[in-house]
Amino acid sequence: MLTTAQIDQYHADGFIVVPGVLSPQQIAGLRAATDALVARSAAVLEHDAMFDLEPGHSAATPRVRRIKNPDLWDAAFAAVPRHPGILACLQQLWGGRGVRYDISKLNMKSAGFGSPVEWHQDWAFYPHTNDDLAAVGVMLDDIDLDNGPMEVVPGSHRGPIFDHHTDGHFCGAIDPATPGLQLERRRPCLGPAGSITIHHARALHGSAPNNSGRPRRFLLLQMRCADAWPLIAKPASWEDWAGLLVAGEETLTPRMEAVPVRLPYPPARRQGSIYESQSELKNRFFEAPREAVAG
Ligand SMILES: O=C(O)CCC(=O)C(=O)O
Repeated sequence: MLTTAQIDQYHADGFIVVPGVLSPQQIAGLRAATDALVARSAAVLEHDAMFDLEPGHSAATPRVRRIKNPDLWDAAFAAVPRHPGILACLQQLWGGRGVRYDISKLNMKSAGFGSPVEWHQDWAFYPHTNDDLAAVGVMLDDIDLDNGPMEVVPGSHRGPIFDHHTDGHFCGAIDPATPGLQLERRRPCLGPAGSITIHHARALHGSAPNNSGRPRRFLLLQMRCADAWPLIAKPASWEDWAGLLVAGEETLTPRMEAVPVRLPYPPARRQGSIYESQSELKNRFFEAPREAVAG
């Protein structure tokens, strides 16, 4: 459960870090599941439905940047979107309304070569009828300033939706020279394994490379208020949509609010993951990881 101060901080800053939500046993289970999934990547040479691969990946030295939808591949990950501690926090932030899961991804950011993620707002990828949407990040490792923490610009969730296009196509990243970003105000999300972050879908965030000798595995769950209806990806069926409700009541009445929207069209030239789409961005904020630069 969140304190009143944490709820106020989320609404003011657009993000919070909550320590101790997942137990050491749950984290150990997720780490073991991660190791088993990464081992399967040795048989894979191209990005596929399960893996987004780091440059330099090979069967002998598997390098995975992201495991896509880990809940589809392992029961330990499938349990996380229904974690009572996570759902209680979201319901508090959303005035007791229901919660619907969307998808998840495990960003690996391995020791020495974990890729950065350029500045973006999740909302630019998936606008809805209201903006009670958040990504919940579960820290599978201790995260400090050296192993590539996610960084957020406080208060940016109340500002504009910035242009995420390059050469006329969506690329899932913002040119860091764009006026008004105020990146100098950014704050890192740090904490011990088992902590969660919650960041508003409109919050401007990015993530530095991992130049440390330690991994930084960060599970991101895309969550939305039960009454937020997607403006872009229509659900495949009512059963699929209703099956994603993980807390509270179903509704046939989307809540419509005057939220700023900038559509992610024409679509990104490179599809598959945010890393692929963002590779089209010319002016980058984050440096490549040191090991990648060294070659
Ligand atoms: O891995 C991170 O630190 C953040 C990644 C992120 O923002 C994303 O994948 O959308």
